[in-house]
Amino acid sequence: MRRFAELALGCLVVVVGCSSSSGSSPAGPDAGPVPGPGETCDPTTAPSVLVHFDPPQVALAPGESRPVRVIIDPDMCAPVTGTFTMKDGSIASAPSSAPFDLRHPSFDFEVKGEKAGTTSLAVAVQRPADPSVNFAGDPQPTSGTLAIDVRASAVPKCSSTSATTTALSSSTTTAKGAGDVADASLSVPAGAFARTDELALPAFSAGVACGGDLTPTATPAKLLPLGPAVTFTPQDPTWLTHSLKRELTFAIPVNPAAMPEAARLRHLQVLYSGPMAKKPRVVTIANPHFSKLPDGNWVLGFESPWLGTYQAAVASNAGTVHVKRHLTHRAVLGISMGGGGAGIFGTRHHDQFDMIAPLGGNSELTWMVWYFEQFKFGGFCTVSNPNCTKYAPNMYPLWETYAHTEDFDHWFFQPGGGTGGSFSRGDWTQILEDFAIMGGNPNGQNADPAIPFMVTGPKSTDPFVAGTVQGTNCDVTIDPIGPNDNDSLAMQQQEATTEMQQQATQNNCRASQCDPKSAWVAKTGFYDADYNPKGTLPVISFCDGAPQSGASPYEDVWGAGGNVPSDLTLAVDLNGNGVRDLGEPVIRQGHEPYTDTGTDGVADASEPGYDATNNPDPNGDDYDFAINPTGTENDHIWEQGEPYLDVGVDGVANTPQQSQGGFDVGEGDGQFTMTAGAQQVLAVDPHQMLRGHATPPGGPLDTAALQRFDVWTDGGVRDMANFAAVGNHFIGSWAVPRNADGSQVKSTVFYDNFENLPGADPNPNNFLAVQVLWQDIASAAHLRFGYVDATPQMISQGDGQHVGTATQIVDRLVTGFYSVGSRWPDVDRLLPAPLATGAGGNAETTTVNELGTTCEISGHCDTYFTGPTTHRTGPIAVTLPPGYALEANRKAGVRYPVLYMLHGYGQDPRDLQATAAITDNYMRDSQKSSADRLAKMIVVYADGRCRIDPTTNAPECIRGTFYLNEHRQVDGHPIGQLDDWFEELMTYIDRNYRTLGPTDVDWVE
Ligand SMILES: [Ca+2]
Ligand SMILES: [Ca+2]
Ligand SMILES: [Ca+2]
Ligand SMILES: [Ca+2]
Repeated sequence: MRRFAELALGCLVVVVGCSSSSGSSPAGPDAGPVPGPGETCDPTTAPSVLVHFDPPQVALAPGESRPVRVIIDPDMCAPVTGTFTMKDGSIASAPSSAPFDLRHPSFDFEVKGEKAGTTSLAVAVQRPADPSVNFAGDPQPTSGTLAIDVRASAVPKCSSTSATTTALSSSTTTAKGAGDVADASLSVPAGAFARTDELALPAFSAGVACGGDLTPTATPAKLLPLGPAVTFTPQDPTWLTHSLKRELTFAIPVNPAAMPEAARLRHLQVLYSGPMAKKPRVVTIANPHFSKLPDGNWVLGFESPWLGTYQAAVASNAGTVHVKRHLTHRAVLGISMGGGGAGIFGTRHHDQFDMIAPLGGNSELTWMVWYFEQFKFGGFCTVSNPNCTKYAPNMYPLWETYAHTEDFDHWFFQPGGGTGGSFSRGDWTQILEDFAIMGGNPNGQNADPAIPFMVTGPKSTDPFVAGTVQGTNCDVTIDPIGPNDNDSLAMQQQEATTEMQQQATQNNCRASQCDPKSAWVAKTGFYDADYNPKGTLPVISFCDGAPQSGASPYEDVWGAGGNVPSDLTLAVDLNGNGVRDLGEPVIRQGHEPYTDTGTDGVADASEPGYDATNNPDPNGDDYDFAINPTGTENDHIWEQGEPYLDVGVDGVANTPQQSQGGFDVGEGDGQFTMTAGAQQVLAVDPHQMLRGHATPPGGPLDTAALQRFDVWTDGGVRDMANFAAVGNHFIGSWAVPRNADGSQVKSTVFYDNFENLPGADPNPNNFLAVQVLWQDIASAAHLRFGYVDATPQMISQGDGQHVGTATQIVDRLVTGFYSVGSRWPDVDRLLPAPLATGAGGNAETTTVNELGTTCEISGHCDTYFTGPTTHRTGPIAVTLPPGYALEANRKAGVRYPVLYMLHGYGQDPRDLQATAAITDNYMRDSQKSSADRLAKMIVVYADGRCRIDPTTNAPECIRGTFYLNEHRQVDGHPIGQLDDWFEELMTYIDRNYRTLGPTDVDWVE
């Protein structure tokens, strides 16, 4: 349990909130606050002062006021008065000066509009000399500028009927409006016309015209319009019935001066209507930003893959809803498999976290399981439709953004390893098996309790599973774990020996399992509705992972001779030669056949009033992550009311059940049947939790729970695991919980690349996470990194891939850290005294901690942690924030929040510790003030590698645990209980480190 009694210490670390009685005592009436124990300030470390405004520009009406914050960097060691100068005081007014000192790096004030016009407010700051440190003072004042646009709050309307039509092609990429919507536009990236794959667009004509005001009939009701509705019409009306595969760029007229006084960009709501949204509603769009055009008017710019009618709006109470937010001072961030861990573990235990930050991971499983069934394991014509249309792997008709298609024989594989990250077929086969071991097999149900992760059919004693190595059970072989260089030399020698043994075991096992003589064969009687409805064809096991042989980006082409057992699926041996050949279908048996009609039980074409073009979804239940996330038709999952065939997961009626010696389960039981593994996967799926279909251990994700729980996620547009698309559906699920008036409990937004974040420099090479205006970002946000139309050179450098380019991975991490820090307004951001031996009793010292004193002094701990109940042992690493070990901070009981970091597949906690250089650097940045410095946090790197279970001596899994509780038992013992172990670890960290307990803070929604 956390130590709630120590809440009383909260004020010691509440830098801003307690500043009026700050812990440091003033040295004199003019000197201002001085650094407290463990803190330092030296004007010579930052040669120049920087001033910036948040927001950087304001538009407001005469007589109205808007709150603005001015922030200076670095810390002011001596008090300084900032001098405001309004260029034209008849247009707007503001205070004449701002006081800054060590405890006040920012100043909140109001700009008041006086009369229509544009002006600007400059602030000048000049630091005085400080002879004690040989600082001569700033030779010149530094200034910053706030752009101010005072204009009547009247909202632009549209009454002109003059519509335009523009032929768009590689030479004309923008369609402009006319008349009242002359500022509206639709742009297509030129690259869309220059390519031929699924991300290409043909030349087309687009119309721009006035739309009717959406606000009177929209959900939620009573939104204030910020401008007119504008209709964007494609030449081909069927384009309005589905999402495009890439986004287009829209601009619609707005008047930002019509925003309520305290409203920020995060309160913007974009309304949409079209044939697929007959009832106008708020939708999730990308890259929202207000821009002032050369003609002096404003537009809202954004990206969306949907053509139709758009309008900008805002709630009248935006920015005025104050709540007490309960902060736990914990967050979890992960990458890849760790991103999935952050999404799943964080959502399951949402009561223990303020924010989760899955960076490119399997944080949404509903869509992923469907995608794998349809594409990763698909691409074959069924027996009932032998002449089906065959698609090239990059040409499937999957109408959504950032999902690249593939099929079983052509897996996506972009070149550009290293920073790009890429997995071979063998890696993928092993990863899928690990996920099935830890999370459940969504593709089949094995009757043998020893191997529930395997496809239906083989038994644990069969050579394909057990292998034929004397004295070795090959069903799960651990990937060799190398020596831990933090261990003693003797231990490392032992570990190296173990590694060699593990490698030999895995090699021998795989060789024996993949020997054709070991293949599991059902000569007849293995039914499958798609590929073997009469059960007359042989169904066989096979191995995958032969070296890839295709052409980029579908290089991962199937080849014979792989050495990784494919445990999630079997093949239909059409030519009866006993081995799988290219083109032979693989079995998918995760659930009974169903029609994804939605809970109304009728598919679109049977809904009353259906018209393929003008009324394609009469009942309004068609799912889309951006425009209808609550829809249940085509939402990739069976729901109550949807028609299904009670014929068992093989899809064929009257076939023998497993209880009768057959292979089917669930036939005739009067209910929709999914495999046990599929049910286990959905039980931990954040999407299902957010829909209210799965209840997490942290309690229901109701309004109260969600108000204190945020998410930042990302994914590459070229990620081989489709993590940009996974993030789309994940954030879509955050849009599902609704208030009584139909408004979203959580605001949602997408971004494309870092330069589109509010406040960011438009040049991506100049991106600095510290400049991001978190006040302008919705509470559930997804950043898709990488450029859709990247050049081959950019792709070879990793652009948009699993990890990203060298720049992208750093930007991803730093943005993740700052997003977490933005939820912790009340934690220590003071500049710590230097780590070297400090003066005045401020030296680093040891603290009582069983991890050892060296660890505390270096701020970096590597150790093993054994869970008291799970008995699982795994390595962990802890990075303490700068200043943690300073005697002054220890004596004062200064406490810190905790960020848990989860590594990716095949890694271990040490592999992420290079990020400590980033966090440490930003937490001790003397060029910043405490307003812009990264919140000091303890970073704990948790273990997600598969280990040997101490009770049974069995491997938990092969290489990655996905941070889940395994369902398999070995000799009656549960093993691989990673979710439980993670909880034990959090308790352990709270007991052994000065972690900051919960507080309640004022929060504006
Ligand atoms: Ca329906
Ligand atoms: Ca429908
Ligand atoms: Ca459904
Ligand atoms: Ca059934």
